[in-house]
Amino acid sequence: MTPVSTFKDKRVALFGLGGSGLSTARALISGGAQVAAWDDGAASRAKADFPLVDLTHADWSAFSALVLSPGVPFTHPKPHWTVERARAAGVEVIGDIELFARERAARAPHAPLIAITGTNGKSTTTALIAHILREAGRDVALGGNIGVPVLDLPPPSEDRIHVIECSTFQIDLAPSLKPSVGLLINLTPDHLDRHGSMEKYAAIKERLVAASDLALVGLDDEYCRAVAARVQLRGRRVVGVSAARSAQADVFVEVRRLFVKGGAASLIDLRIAPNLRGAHNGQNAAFAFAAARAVGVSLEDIQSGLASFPGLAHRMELVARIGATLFVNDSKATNADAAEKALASYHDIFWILGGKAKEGGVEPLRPLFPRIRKAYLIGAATQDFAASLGQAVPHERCGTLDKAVAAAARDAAACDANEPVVLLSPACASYDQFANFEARGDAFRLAVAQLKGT
Ligand code: UMA
Repeated sequence: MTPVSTFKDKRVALFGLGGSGLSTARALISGGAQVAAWDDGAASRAKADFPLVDLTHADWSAFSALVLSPGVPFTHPKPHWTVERARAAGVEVIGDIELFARERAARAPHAPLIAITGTNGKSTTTALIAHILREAGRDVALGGNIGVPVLDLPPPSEDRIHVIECSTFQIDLAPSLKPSVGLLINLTPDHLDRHGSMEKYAAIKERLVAASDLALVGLDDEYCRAVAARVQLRGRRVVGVSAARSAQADVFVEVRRLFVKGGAASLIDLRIAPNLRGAHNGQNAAFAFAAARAVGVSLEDIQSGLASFPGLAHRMELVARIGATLFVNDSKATNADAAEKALASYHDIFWILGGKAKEGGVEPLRPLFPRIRKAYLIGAATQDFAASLGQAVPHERCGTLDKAVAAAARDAAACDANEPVVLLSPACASYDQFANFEARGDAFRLAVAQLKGT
């Protein structure tokens, strides 16, 4: 834990008692603050192991700050009632990343801090950077939006590197965050209900790199290119990273090979990294390379970290090879956009899909249908998806995941492809048959393990 000392002996309102709120309350209390914590939900309030204060009846003028959980509306669709009360009383509204940033400034201002944001790939890039640094022998603290609340991590210090994934919600609540290395991977519309417009969403993400000592910015979309130009104009050091536009980039990937500007030969052949397939992972690998170089990791250590990266659970996770067939768990793909990444990364696919469908179904994936040898349908979306696949893709209605795995494995083993892939990439939410996408991915792993056993 990182005890928060910057609010010692002060009264702090804290709202939201999910994972990050509970962690923040404990860190504030441990640093000597008097915390008045609350949540709209009785179930969340029941999880607190410290006394609560009903903030609906509080005297807001007594608080030094309101610490808000990232999932609680700050500006859109409208500010949460706690934000309105805090503003009316002139109380600043901040989040756990801001508390961490102030603690770093107070305790160890030069402690290395790598902060990662972007619309897609930020968790993979964050985990990959942490993996490379750990494999290179560094003391690494990994957390933030990726799942471990930042104040649950050990405190910042000059011999420890914090690698923190930041969502837009978190950056919006962290005005003094100044990473030593900031990454903005890419920008496409997301969470616009919470930010009002694409421009506002992009502007919040820009803040992270604009305040970094070294900014690593993607050049593969228009929004990021504009951010890179602006940040450079303001005199910051910017490294442009690309998986598509090699001409302008300082670090880029072309046909699975990583280059740096001016280098005649490629530095790294990314085919050494079995868990970083696909163009989107080329972008993630290029960012991880640039971040690791920025904190002094050798080329050899980066290469070996890329090669040994196990991938993130449930995201294009290679769970087994049986004979020539690869079994890939991409249960996290709960919509067509996410499933597209996996489908674009393989050929000769035996595709398991279905569940609770999202708007648009699998229609947007039609251009990738030629890569699919056969599809295996599960769950509530079966009828709709069968209609979309139509004559274009042979398909079988399997009902359940274990039946689909057995059928797909059988057909893959019998086919003539060099490396057939049984891919669970459902393009659907899991709730019709599983508690969540993790449970669905675990069920896939288990079914594959049982196949292995036979
Ligand atoms: N709550 C209210 N009133 C509201 C809204 C929420 O009382 O109007 C309460 C809920 O009852 C609940 C709590 O707030 O008790 C939930 O807080 P939260 O949604 O901020 O969730 P945490 O559990 O604290 O998790 C947060 C991040 N969640 C969000 O940003 C939505 C986690 O990111 C993060 O891993 C965690 O902190 C640790 O840093 C998750 C996420 O979905 C993975 N992130 C989004 C994404 O990646 O797209 C941004």
